[in-house]
Amino acid sequence: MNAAPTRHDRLVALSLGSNLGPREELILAAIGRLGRSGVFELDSASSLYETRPVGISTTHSFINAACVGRTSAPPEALLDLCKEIEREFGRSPGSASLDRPLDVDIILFGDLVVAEPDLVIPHPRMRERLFVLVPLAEISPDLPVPPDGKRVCLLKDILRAEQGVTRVSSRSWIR
Ligand code: PH2
Ligand code: MG
Ligand code: MG
Repeated sequence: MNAAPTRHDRLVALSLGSNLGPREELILAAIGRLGRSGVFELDSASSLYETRPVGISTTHSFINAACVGRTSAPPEALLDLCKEIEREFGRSPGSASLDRPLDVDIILFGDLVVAEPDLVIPHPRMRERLFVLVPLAEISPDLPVPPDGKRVCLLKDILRAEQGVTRVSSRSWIR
């Protein structure tokens, strides 16, 4: 007989962003809401980061954060949950490129690769976005990213280097 499946068995990374309203409160409340959903079991959440808008034309800066947890639901069900929470927090559906009180994006879903019209995992722009990689590297630096398995902290360092910021010494010299 098969062993009973573990309740939450896929490691999931989410990115959260807000550039409208009480941004910090919204992000913290959304992380709490995700953790109580019964669909996503929260393991850890990053600090909050103030970030400049990337790729959208707005003067409203963002608060971004990342969280990591587990789910046994399929990715489509997790996407539905993210969209439902965005709506609960005041986001109008279909406003992808507008200022928003809350955006919750699936970044990683275990080692799964998904390429559906409405769902692409890993998130297709995660490697270009420090506002995703910096918070995620704070809580899960060693998480491998499909399809090449590069770790989150390496992707962050690669992007930093592309943007002219390269670490040349670790903190180990501090005694
Ligand atoms: N989200 C976007 C586009 N640009 N820029 C920042 N700084 N933070 C975001 O969350 C963000 C963005 C699309 O969802
Ligand atoms: Mg987004
Ligand atoms: Mg989104």
